[in-house]
Amino acid sequence: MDGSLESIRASTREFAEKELRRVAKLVDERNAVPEEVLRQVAEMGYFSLRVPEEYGGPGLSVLESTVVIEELSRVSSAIGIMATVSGSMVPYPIVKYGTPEQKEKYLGILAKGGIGAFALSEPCCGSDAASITTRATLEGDEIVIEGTKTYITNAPYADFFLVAVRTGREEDRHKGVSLVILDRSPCMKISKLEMMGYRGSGTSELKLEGCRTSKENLIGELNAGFKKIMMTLNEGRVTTAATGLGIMQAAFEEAFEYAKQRTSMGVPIIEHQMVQHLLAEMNMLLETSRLIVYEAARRLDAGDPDIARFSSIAKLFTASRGVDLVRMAMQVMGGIGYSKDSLVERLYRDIKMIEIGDGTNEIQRMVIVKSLRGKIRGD
Ligand code: COS
Repeated sequence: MDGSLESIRASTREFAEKELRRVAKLVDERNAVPEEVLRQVAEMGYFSLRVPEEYGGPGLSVLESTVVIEELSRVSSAIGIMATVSGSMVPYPIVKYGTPEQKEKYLGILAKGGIGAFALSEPCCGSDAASITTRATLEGDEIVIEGTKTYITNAPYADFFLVAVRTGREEDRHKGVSLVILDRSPCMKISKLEMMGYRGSGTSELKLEGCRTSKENLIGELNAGFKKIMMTLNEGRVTTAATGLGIMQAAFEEAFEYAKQRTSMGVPIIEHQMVQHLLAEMNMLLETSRLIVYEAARRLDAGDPDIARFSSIAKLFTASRGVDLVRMAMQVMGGIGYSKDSLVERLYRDIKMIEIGDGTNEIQRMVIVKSLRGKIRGD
């Protein structure tokens, strides 16, 4: 791997070990990231990874961002997924489709240490994104938004939100969906949810009651938001898969060290062929997932028109094999792995999210086949 990626990996690992290791358990237990840690992460530029240098951001490529997110998630997947959303999914549509004013203002907020959130899912519809019902109505120079979003990462910490809204008729499905930027305001009722994993990342329900934003905050044309949202998800699926790589790496390390130290029947358990089999399998799943995620990231950087398929393959593979890997890590560790005192217990809860968030495994399979049939292309 090239030298600059390895130096990005080393500096992120150093930060994560120094600043995140001591709080990661607490973040999970309290379902919140301390203010001071948020500030440190923001100062490192991890919440603005993909913001170009001309707007004051780190200007990382998708591949470089993937390595950063992987390393953050190796220690705290909550911080890793926060960086995925704020540093990759939020900048993407602003950089690609935003007006100069939107770029100046909102990429500037991220570059200065602000946090962004992406609001798509609703209580009615997660997989079926074209059915969203949050309504946005034009009133003079303003857009008024009414509706409820749910499972929104970063919501309690966010300075602004990218919100998928219905501006056309429901029967027009994806052709009546727009994407708007909404500043944090008292019109929002944010209720934090008690999720099983990635705890602390702020996953919340977001009620929007007569929220107003300027017409200038529409990203692209009215009713032309769906494709932009899907293109954003293509990058988000890869950077979410990167959080899975971090979790897989952590679980592998934990089980490997344990297997060298724990003895049974007079030898360290790593001497038992059955344990070697599990460790070899885990290492293979980790390295193959990494190759696939990096390949998808490279294709995103190169603007591959077949990117939807590769993003979905990367996330589907990492999610399903990640769940397998962490289950094996717990198996190697036995009762200790199953205990609340072990890291693997948290990793086991965390890894499951990737089979659901940013599109379930079933949706990824659908996207792969739609792509193969020529129904999905990048723009
Ligand atoms: N990349 C680029 N374009 C995509 C795309 C992708 N991954 N997925 C869909 N599209 C495009 C299609 O090409 C089509 O474009 P045209 O209007 O130009 O033909 C348009 O989006 C609508 O797609 P489709 O006709 O396939 O719509 P469906 O409602 O049948 O299916 C799925 C859309 C299921 C693929 C979409 O709703 C989806 O990905 N759902 C999961 C949402 C999700 O991941 N939620 C988690 C949110 S966490 S932020």
